Amino acid sequence: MVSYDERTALIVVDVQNDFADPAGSLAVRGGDEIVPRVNDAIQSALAAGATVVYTQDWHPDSTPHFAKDGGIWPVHCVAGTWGAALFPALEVAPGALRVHTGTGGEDGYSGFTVRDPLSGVETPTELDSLLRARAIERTVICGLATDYCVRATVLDALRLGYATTVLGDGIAAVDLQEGDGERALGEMVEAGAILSET
Ligand code: VGL
Ligand code: ZN
Repeated sequence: MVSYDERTALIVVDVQNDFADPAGSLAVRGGDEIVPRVNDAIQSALAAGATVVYTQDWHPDSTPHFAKDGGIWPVHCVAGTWGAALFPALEVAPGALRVHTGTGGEDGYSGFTVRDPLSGVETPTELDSLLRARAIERTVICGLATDYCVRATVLDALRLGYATTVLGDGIAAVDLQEGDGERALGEMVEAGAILSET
C-alpha cells in the first residue's frame, strides 16, 4: 500500500490505446488489466494532494523508432491518432498534466529524456522541471511498458534524485524476450526503486 502526499508525483506512463487496448498496434499483454489498479493509484494520489502526470508516447509518421524507418517497432502512438490517445478507461482529471515524448522523431523511452536517434545525445523533456516547480521529492511510477518506458522513466527518476516507488500491480511488460519484464524490475530495484503494490 503506497501513501501519497504533496511532495509526491504519480507518473502514469503511456497508458495509451496502442499499448493498452488489445486492438492496439503494440498491445501489451495484460495492458488493459492494470487500468483498475492505476485508477486506484490516481484516486489515492489526488485525494492526498499529490501531483499526477500522464506521459504519452507521441511519434511523427516517420521516425527511426519504427521498423519501416529502420527501427524495431511497428508504427504506434502517432501524434493525434486513436493509438496515441489515453486509454478511455483510464481516469484523467480535467486539466491533468501531460508530457508528450518523441514528438520530434526522437527515440528513447523515458518520460524525462529523449534521445537523438543519430547522435545518441539525450535531452530533457519538461517533466523534471515540472516536478521541481512543484517541489516534488518522490515519484510513484506505473503504466506501460515495464521493460521500456516504465524502466527508463524509473531509472531516470532515480538518477535525478527522486525517491521512487514502482507499482508492481500497475505495470505490464512487452516481453519481446521471455523474462524481459522481470529483468527490468530487477534493474529498477537494484538501482534503488521500491517495489510496492498499489
Ligand atoms: C514503448 C516501445 C516503443 C513504451 C514506447 O511506452 O514502453 N515501448 N515505444
Ligand atoms: Zn514508441
